[in-house]
Amino acid sequence: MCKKNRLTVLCLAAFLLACPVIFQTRANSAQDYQTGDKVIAPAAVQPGASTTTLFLDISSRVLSVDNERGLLGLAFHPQYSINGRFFVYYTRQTDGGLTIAEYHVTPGDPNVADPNSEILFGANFPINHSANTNHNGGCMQFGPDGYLYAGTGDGGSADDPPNNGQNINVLLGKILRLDVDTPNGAIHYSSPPTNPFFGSTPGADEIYAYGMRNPWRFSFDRGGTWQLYVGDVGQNTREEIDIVTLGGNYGWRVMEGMICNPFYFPSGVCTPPTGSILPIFDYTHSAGRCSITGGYVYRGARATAPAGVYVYADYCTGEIWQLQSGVNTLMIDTSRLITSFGEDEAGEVYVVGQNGTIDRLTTNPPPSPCLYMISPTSRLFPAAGTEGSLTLATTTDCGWIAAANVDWITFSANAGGGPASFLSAYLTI
Ligand SMILES: [Ca+2]
Ligand SMILES: [Ca+2]
Repeated sequence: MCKKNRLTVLCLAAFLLACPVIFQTRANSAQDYQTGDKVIAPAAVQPGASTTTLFLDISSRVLSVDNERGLLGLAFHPQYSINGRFFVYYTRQTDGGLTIAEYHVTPGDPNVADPNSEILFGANFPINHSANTNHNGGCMQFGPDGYLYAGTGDGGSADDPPNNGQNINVLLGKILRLDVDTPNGAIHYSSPPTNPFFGSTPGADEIYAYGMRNPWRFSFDRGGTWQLYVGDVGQNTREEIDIVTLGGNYGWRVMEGMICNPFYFPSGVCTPPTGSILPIFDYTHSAGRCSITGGYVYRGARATAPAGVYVYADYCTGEIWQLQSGVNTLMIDTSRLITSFGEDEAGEVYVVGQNGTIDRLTTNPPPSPCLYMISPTSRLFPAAGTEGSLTLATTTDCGWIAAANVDWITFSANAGGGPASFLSAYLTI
């Protein structure tokens, strides 16, 4: 049995966010939140932070008049710190078409994007979604393979009337996988040749997996296996968690979670699509539960949750759950309308609330601020310079990660050789 953890949610955002649904981390940089059809970058992710920078405002391009439409996804290129490229997923102004576009940060100003830098993907994008306003998907994440993954909804209404989920010739009800580093002529992406329906194989080249209903939020487990965990929102009976693999069919609209879709199969008997894959877990709409918000596998170093548990929530009840080896345990019951989760560079998990909150999951009481100690703190260097190494120690439950020394160390040196001293940058997360 999983040990039940005492947890609290620590409110981080004192600034007002309008209906946030995204939390993403830029490598070596601050976290970013989507709010309305804008992206903001807090000056620092600290409890009570009150200053923000408007990173990007694409309100004029986005159709967000309906409950499920808007700026829905954001992903930073794995080499963002070098190339400044990032990607957004939104329903476009004219007809709600599912749009993926690239933007660039402003050269020289890491906290402001260039709003005129939009590059549309072309080819099969935007995806036609004019018939209904719901089930737009919207999550985007870069995978361990460097490809951009995007989740699309089934096109809306209820019970997927056109059967888009099972139709491998449309991009609705899918997990897509795109190569954004290899344009295809005027088309701003290409499909990896390893996608299951690539080239002459029947089916759309962009598809990675299918049979989804509305894979609202998904994430990769950074714990070594990089498994893709998808929270696929159900219809009227079951919310499900899938581990999605190349070419997998996750059953919708025939299956809803573990069962035959009651709308089409009121008897409870059906023939699942050949080779279709059941979720690793599903739950019913009992006790007011209504819609899964997929989260992250916890891989932080602060023991906020047991290592390797999948953390997710139900939107209606505010319950945050942990799932491990098929055992589902309530972590904390909140009053939040949880729209999304986020993960920082150290693996800590954040909770995004529709009413404008960003919380960090933490133990109760929260641990003391982390201390980071460098040893040695100074060293003599010859005039020609040389290499050296340092040891960084932390208090027990504090993780750290650094991809560039400028993030965590201050190095004072004397031209011409002599003593140099090292100071660790302030780090309190
Ligand atoms: Ca094909
Ligand atoms: Ca399914």
